[in-house]
Amino acid sequence: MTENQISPDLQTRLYSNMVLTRKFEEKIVALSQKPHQMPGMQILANGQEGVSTGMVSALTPEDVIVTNHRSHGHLLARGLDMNLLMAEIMAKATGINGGKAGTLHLAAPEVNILMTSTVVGAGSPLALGAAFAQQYKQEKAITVVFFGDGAAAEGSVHEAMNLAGIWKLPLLFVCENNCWAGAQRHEEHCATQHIFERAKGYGMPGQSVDGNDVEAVYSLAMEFAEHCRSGKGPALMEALTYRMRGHGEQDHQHYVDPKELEAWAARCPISRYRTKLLDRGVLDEQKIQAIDQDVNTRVALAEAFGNQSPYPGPDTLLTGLFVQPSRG
Ligand SMILES: Cc1ncc(C[n+]2csc(CCOP(=O)(O)OP(=O)(O)O)c2C)c(N)n1
Ligand SMILES: [Mg+2]
Repeated sequence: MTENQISPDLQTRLYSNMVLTRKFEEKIVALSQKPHQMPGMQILANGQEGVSTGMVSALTPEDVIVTNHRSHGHLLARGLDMNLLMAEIMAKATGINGGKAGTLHLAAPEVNILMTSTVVGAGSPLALGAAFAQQYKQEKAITVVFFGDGAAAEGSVHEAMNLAGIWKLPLLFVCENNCWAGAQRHEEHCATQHIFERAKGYGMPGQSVDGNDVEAVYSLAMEFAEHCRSGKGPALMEALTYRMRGHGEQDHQHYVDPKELEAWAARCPISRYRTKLLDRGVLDEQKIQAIDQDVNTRVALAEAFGNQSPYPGPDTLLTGLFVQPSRG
């Protein structure tokens, strides 16, 4: 797919969504540096916005997403209400899960995001189940599972790929290879340079893509989503990108070569795309400013909404723990 097939309107939306994700997470950074604003660990995907935006924008609202601990970009690209997301991360009662899941365990079935799992590699077998159900019920929808390069080594991911290949399930595996798994470099935890090559062993197509090029991600996402949707079975996309911050906000990346960070900063998916859209005449300085302002307002409103919301009361301690089995 070329730029000509991605309408100017969609190009603008891809850009705006990446800005939205970046600014939302920058707000979380700022809040987590203040006392008592952000409980628990904050895990951000600064630098990876091209993957979340490009991939999720290629899906239909019926498609199911299973994501992991680095999930804000996936949730926002899917259109999850930013106020509800911010309140959840702040552990407030108005959050999408009543403030009881926080950033790492939330679920948004309202927008077909079954769950985020911080158990590395746990998403793939669950996504397999969702894709099995879609095939069984002869639905048109597909399932997409996001996981990291570290997770790619988990047995659960290999088993899910194998079963998806055997049963030809409509399951798109998306590996966000951000060069790190915690403090381990890719080559310290992975025997091969490219994870997409594993696809061959499970009878599915696999390809890598520049994850910092949102249009390249979108184009491959469209192609692979169509493959899965048309009954040909699963596919594996490996999006090559970089984790620009520490594993979590408590991690100051002492083990990262600053030159490497600088080199990847120069490949920032947002500034690269902004330059491209300015060159194409899709955006101008005025439009860029308007997008910035709109996003700043939405993020400020979400912060205020979270701040004004109460914490969940003791009466909610035992609610939402189990699914009530349907009777009759
Ligand atoms: C089963 C399991 N093992 C270990 C951990 C601890 N852990 C949390 S995130 C992480 C690194 C995951 O790396 P990757 O899959 O590349 O995702 P990234 O954090 O880079 O997005 C580890 C080891 C965990 N949460 N679950
Ligand atoms: Mg990683």
